[in-house]
Amino acid sequence: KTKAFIFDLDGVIVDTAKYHYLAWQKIANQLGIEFTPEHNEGLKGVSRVRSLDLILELGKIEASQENKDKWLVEKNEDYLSYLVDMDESEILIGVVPVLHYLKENKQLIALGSASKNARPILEKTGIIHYFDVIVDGNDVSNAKPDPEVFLRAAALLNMAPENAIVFEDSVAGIQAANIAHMTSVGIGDANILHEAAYIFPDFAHIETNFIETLVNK
Ligand code: G16
Ligand code: MG
Repeated sequence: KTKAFIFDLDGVIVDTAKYHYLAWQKIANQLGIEFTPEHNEGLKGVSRVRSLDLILELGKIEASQENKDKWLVEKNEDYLSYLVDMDESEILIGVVPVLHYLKENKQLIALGSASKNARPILEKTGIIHYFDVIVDGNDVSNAKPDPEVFLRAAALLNMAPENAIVFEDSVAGIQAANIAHMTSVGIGDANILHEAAYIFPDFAHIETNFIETLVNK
């Protein structure tokens, strides 16, 4: 059997959240807003534009569109500066063996990310060749928990949503997968991701017989 396996990027394949944090913190500090790692948790899987709005809300700051656009560019330039030295060592534990196993077993692989920087990240980490389809923040207009990004990926692979499996680290992403009638697999904390059909702390805990079960479901 063939299934579509859709991977989120940040928090699933690589931990780019730490770089998003540094870049947002710089903007927040300029504006006199205290921005903590806890605040950053709430920005996981959230689009760039929405992230800035949430930070401004946090600081109770009303800004012109012109200023917002300026900060969005600044944030992204700073974020990109952290990605310059990125290589395969940044791929999270257990991801490559799972990608390899899926490829060997003729399964379809997609990326479903909110990031507009997804392609360069997959290139720099040397895993872009695994992906049959890449749907990212440049391709969709509705953010997770809207299922658009995952539905688009499945459609491009000619697979029914019921035959798609989504790996996600964010609550909004799990909800998006569930709304799309896909099988949701949470990567991270079971207390946070309890809406997922299955939860693992990381890919090193996913065994090939679990993948086989998903393929044959
Ligand atoms: C990622 C991150 C978010 C980030 C978003 C947009 O989503 O989790 O924190 O704001 O992408 O990224 P960019 O500024 O690069 O367009 P995902 O869906 O990969 O977890
Ligand atoms: Mg994520």
